Amino acid sequence: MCSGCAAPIIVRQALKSIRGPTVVVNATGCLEVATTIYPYTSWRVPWIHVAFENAAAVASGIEAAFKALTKRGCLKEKIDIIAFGGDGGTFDIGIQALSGALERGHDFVYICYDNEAYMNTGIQRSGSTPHGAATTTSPAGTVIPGKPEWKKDIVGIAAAHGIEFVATASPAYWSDYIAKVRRAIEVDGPAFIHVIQPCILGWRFNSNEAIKIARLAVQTRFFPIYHVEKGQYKLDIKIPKPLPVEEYLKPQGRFRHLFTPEFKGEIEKIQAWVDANWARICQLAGEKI
Ligand SMILES: Cc1ncc(C[n+]2csc(CCOP(=O)(O)OP(=O)(O)O)c2C)c(N)n1
Repeated sequence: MCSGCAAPIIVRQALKSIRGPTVVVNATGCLEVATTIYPYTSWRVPWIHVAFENAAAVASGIEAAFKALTKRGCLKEKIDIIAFGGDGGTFDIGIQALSGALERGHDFVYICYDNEAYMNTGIQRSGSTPHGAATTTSPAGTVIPGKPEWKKDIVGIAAAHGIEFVATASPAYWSDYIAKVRRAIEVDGPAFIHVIQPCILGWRFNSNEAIKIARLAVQTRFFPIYHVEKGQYKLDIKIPKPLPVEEYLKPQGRFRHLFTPEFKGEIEKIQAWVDANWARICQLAGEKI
């Protein structure tokens, strides 16, 4: 991986909570490419690489096969399945497979590590890229101020399937995250976890700052930490005194242009989005803002 990348931290933290034999399914992306260079592997669990679009479909197939083997008495143990996908593999190209798997109720955990663009192929914008971020396909200039659209509500989409457990997490709040992965594994049916993953290359910050940025995302309320259990939203990390969103944007090169006079209004728009999103989640969770 790039030095200082948060993705391996996110995986190591997740795998601290496994309870028994576990199969990992990994969509194409930085995590897959960088951890499995032939003839080596960084994985000490059974691991399968699948295409950009079908991690959830493959996880469904594995679960169905284990079920069939158990029924025939060929398998005694419960084997857990965790799928990892990037935001491109989850918000965009993999969403159909993910929706199908959630709707059919397959028993697996899907973890989206969200670096907010297609980083493995050269920083193209995704449905998860936040408004105002410069990427190779949403370059900031005279035409647009970075990406014009806003980030997709993947948690709302996952929760709308009526599954038992959906959550957000940040590697900076590791105990919250590890507990959530364990909860997701224990759920009898599908569970979805959305983890923010600061990216040295695409977000353009110093290689020792990934966890700091992952913490700032939470402390500015840019990335709220909450979960939805049986349809009930709950705010897990309350931020009574949020930092202004500039504190999160400033260390990142992808937002550098927003600090020029030309784009000043964009930061206000982003702050308004953050405030409205926080208010929406607080309302869903029955919290005071
Ligand atoms: C059908 C298809 N289209 C395009 C690609 C090329 N491709 C491979 S990985 C990738 C981007 C992955 O982005 P993301 O899921 O966000 O993961 P990251 O690389 O950021 O970890 C793309 C476009 C592909 N493998 N398959």
